[in-house]
Formats: sequence, structure tokens, C-alpha cells
Amino acid sequence: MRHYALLGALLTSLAGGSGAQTALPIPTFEGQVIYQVMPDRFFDGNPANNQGVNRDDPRAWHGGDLPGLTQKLAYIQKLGATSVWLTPVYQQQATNSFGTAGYHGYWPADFRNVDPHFGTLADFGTFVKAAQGAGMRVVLDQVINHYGYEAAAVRLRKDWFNTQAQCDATQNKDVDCPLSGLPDLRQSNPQVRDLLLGNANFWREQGVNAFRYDAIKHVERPFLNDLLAADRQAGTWTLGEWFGADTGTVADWQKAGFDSLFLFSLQDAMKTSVMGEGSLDAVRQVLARQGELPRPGEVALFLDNHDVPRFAQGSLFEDVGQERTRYGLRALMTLRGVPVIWQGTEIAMRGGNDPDNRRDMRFEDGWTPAERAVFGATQAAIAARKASPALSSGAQTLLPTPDRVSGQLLLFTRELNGQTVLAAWHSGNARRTYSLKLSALGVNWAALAATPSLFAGQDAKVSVSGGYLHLSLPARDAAAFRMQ
Ligand SMILES: [Ca+2]
Ligand SMILES: [Ca+2]
Repeated sequence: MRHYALLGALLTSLAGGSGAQTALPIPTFEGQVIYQVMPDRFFDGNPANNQGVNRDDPRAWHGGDLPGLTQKLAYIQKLGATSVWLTPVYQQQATNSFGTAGYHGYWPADFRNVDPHFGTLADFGTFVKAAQGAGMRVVLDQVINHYGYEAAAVRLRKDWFNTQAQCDATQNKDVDCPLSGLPDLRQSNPQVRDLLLGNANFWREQGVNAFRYDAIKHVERPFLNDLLAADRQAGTWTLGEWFGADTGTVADWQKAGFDSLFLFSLQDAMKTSVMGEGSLDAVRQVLARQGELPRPGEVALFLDNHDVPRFAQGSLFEDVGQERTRYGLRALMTLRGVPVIWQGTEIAMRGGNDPDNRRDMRFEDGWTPAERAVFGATQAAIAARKASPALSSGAQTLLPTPDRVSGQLLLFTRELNGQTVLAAWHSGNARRTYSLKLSALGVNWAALAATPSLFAGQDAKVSVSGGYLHLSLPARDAAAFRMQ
């Protein structure tokens, strides 16, 4: 089997995208909800592999592993996520750099092996089988820009890496110079190219559904084109990480062959408008550019991840952070795209910059009542999204709101097959009722008796009468209403 797959990949690469082979269809991720896990910081399923573990040191290994992730699949399913993205599980450099271990997975020493702290390749296979057996998809992080600082390859294969002279001479510093000083792979070297394309095939053979490609801003473009061509041919969904990407950058890369990128500009706007006290115009301006995207339904939307401070960290007080994280998560579930939830955001975990944003995940037995409430609201919002085709994958249209309220009220519709859902985000500090003329909103809805939000446990209502839309919205919250 494996040899045939390798042969197939070789033929694909020889064919050079000439269409000599029929590409496998790539299942869309529109309608999916991705849960992001950093295995070392998730759950320890096997204490026997805890070499050098020190949970009191945020820069050390903490003992989480693949058996632990497999054990906690039921938790992720209970939340309602449909896909799991794991940060890398490669064999890491054995020693620390800058007092930090390779627990995060981004300092590979061997791309085709699982680090013993995470378990074995067989443990990875067990996880993939269990996840897919439960109807979930697996998104695996792939590093294509660098090796770990102390990887043997850095000493043994000097010709694989950009030198300081090459970095000094290049016009393209982002690509040809080291990222955070990491040994920078020269993808135009045929051996490096083959190594990296082979890595993708190796992990594809382990059964993963999709790749999340790390740091694509720093990778040679011709190589990315080859990589994407091979992934398309094999039917693998691709999610690129271009740190800081706005709508224009995401659109460019979707046109270039990525299925998806993370929309960092939305994350930034939600920090301002939802967690902070800023106007909702920041979010509105991002959403207004949606028409530039070739496939808006596939774009990855998130509140935070392992590389930025936690969303809840934006508030001074824990209870405020919890309330606004709930607002943010409900808001995320109203948007067109693929929501991505970083482990712990569903309970509004706090944390500043790396590594503080990677605190150990805590599960039900360690939660406060307030954390339970955030989880419950997230679970209900995901369930409502999955139950509504319009919310999952309907077209998204911003509605014009009068200037006097636009800073604290954002309205848009999600529509599919004649079904319309109205999303209403409200950043006011108190409960408020709005009555807005249908004609000014550009809609022509039939009369509607008072209708509750699709999100269970939320006291929000809509009605339509006498040519007006009436909304009753709680303070700092996002609601979704079925209009017909
Ligand atoms: Ca362990
Ligand atoms: Ca590079």
C-alpha cells in the first residue's frame, strides 16, 4: 500500500500539474468547527513517557501526549467541534534552547517520527482512527520553513540552509532570513524540496485529512506552489498560517491554491470590538471586505491561538473576561467561515504572551461555576450553528445600521436555500431594545411574532411588525434569529 502511494506521489510530481492524473476531490471544511490542541499542554494519558517533565516550569515539557488526546476526544465531541488541529508532534531537538524545551513541536529534529514525549507513531495512528471513527477530521501542523536550532541536520547538511551571506544579500528577507533565528531551510535546494514534499506524503499516509502549514510568509513561493499542487492532487485540505494576514492576503493565497488561511485581521478587530470597549466598526470593516475572498466559507476564524495572548487576557477582571469571551464565541458562531477554538478558550482561560498563553488545559472536574457557564454557552452556540444550514454555510450580507447605533450594533444575515438567519452583535453595556425601519435595513421581512435566539440559554428576542425590526438584546452579547 505504502509503496503504491509513494509511487503515485512520484508520478504526480513528475506530471508537474499537467493534469495527467485525476486529482482527488477535496472535501470542503465549510460547516466544520475546528478545535486546536497543543498535545503537551492538553492531557497526560501516559505518565511513563514524562522524561524531564516539570509542570511548574512554563517552558518545560508538561507531559500531555497522544494517548491523552485520544482519551479526551469525547470531551472535544461534547463541546461540538468536528475537527481537531494538533500543533506538531515531530521528534524535537533533545536539548533546550533559550531555556525552553521543544514541547510546542516547532523545533523539529526528525520530521518523520513522533517525539517520545507525545508517544509513538502507533499512538498517532490510534488517535487518527479514533477521531475519524467518531466522524471527526484531523488537521496536522506541518513545519516547512526550518529545523530546530539543535537538530543534527543543521550540522550535517549545511547546504540545506540559508547562510548569513545569503540572508544579507537577498531582497526577500522574510523568506531567506531566519525566523526567530531558526535554521532556515532553502526550499529551492532539490534535496530540501524532496524532503519536505516527502514529509507531507509521510503524514498523509498516516491518514490525516488536512495540513496546517506553519509560517508560510517565510517559505519560498515556487516550493509552496509545488506543495499545494501535490496536496490538491491527493485531496488534502490546506490551511496556511500567514501571521497577521488580512482579507487581501487571504484572498491572494486562496487564489494561489490554499483552501484556507487564518484571518488575523478579524481576530484583531474582535479583540478591539468584543473584548475591548471599541466600536463594532472595526469588525464591520473586516466583514465588508468578504467579497474579495474566492471562498469565504473556508476561511479560518479565531479569537486567539498559541501565538497571541489569550482573548480573555484583554480584560482586567476575570468575570468580565468570561462574559466577553462568551460574547466572542457566540459572535464567532454567527460568522461565515470555519471557527477555530484554541483549547481552553471555551472556558475563557487567561494568559499573556507565550508561554503564558499555553497553560495546561483544565477539564470539567477543575472548573469554576463561571467556567462551566462559558463552556455551556459555547456548546449551545456550536450546536445551534451545526443545526442551521444557513449559519453553517449560508451567504453573509451586512445590513446597514443607522450611524447613531452602528458603534454598538452589528447586523448581518446568513442565507441558504430560502432560509434566513439574522445575526445581531450588541456591544452596549446595558440591555437595550432597538426598533429599526426594515426599508432602511434593505430587507422586506414578513411580520414575525417575538422569537427567541437560536442560542439556548440566552435572553434575546426579535420581532417584526409595522415595517420595523424590533430587537431586545442583552449587554455585550451576540445572538442569532431565524427570520423565516
Ligand atoms: Ca505523558
Ligand atoms: Ca525561510
